[in-house]
Amino acid sequence: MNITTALEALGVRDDTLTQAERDTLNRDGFLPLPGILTTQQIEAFRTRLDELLAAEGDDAGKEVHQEAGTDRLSDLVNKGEIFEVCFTHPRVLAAIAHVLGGECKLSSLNARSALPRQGLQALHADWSGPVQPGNFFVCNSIWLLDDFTETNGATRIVPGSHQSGQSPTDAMRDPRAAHPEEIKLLALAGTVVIFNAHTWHGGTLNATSQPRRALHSYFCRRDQPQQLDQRTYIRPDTWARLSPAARYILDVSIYIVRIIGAVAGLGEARSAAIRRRRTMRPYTWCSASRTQRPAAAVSPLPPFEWFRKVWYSTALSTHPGEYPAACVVRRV
Ligand SMILES: O=C(O)CCC(=O)C(=O)O
Repeated sequence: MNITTALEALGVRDDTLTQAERDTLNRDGFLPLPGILTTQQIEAFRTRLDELLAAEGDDAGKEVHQEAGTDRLSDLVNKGEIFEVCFTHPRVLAAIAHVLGGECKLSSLNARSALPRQGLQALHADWSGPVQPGNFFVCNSIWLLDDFTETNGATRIVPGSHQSGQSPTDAMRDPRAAHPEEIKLLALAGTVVIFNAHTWHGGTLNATSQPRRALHSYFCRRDQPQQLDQRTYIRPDTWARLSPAARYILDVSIYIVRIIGAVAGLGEARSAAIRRRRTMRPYTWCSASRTQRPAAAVSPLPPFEWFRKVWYSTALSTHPGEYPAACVVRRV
């Protein structure tokens, strides 16, 4: 699989975005896509976020970032099947791929709720410095779970600033202050706003008594590190459920040490140690041709019948054509 076949499998076509939409994204650095989520999906997301916030308490968001005045959650890839749409929706992927020149992968999937009377951020880009116009590394999407209004902490953005070759800290004395050209992203819940993450943006003050909720599905070029290393975090049940194309977007297609650890009953500590050492012991890889059937590819057979069964059912046999040159595992 490559990015072209992954995007195709997820329904991205040449005409998934109109030329006018591509032009808007190029010129302004952002593009609102209305009506991506249904009312039922919005409600399901809100409910799930409430559950996660209650369950995670003070740890919420820790995998990536915590921020005073907000409720943040991270690693949503592994916290419910409902979040899958955030990295597989064809319109969203088409826009992200357009900005990143095709070669994209998920960087992280998070939630951010600006709490009442809080939420103001400095204008910033999601990248450490200025880039040459046209050479973009990161692209974000904000999934509105509430209407974004003048007063409830809607994201502000400076149109065209992705082409400026400058960072807000270079150009502004106080990036927390209003910028003369900034606008607020005002739109209905269910809208997804794609923004080239080099475009200057930031949360604004939520002056209402209700939280302003949103998801951030953040992407980067495939040659860049992810904000949350998906290979480290991917859980076996998530991995098993995802399509090959979705795994490719997460960049976890060939990563199964975690799965091995789980099915072999090594426990989290042991599989974490294996991941750290990357030496693949006590299991190691051997590769076999894609045409070989999994059973024939294993030599010698894994020691336990149960292990072999679970292993094949969760990994190889569910997506036989997908396995990286039919990588299989054997005891050493
Ligand atoms: O949630 C928002 O309005 C924007 C958040 C943002 O830009 C960030 O957290 O970096």
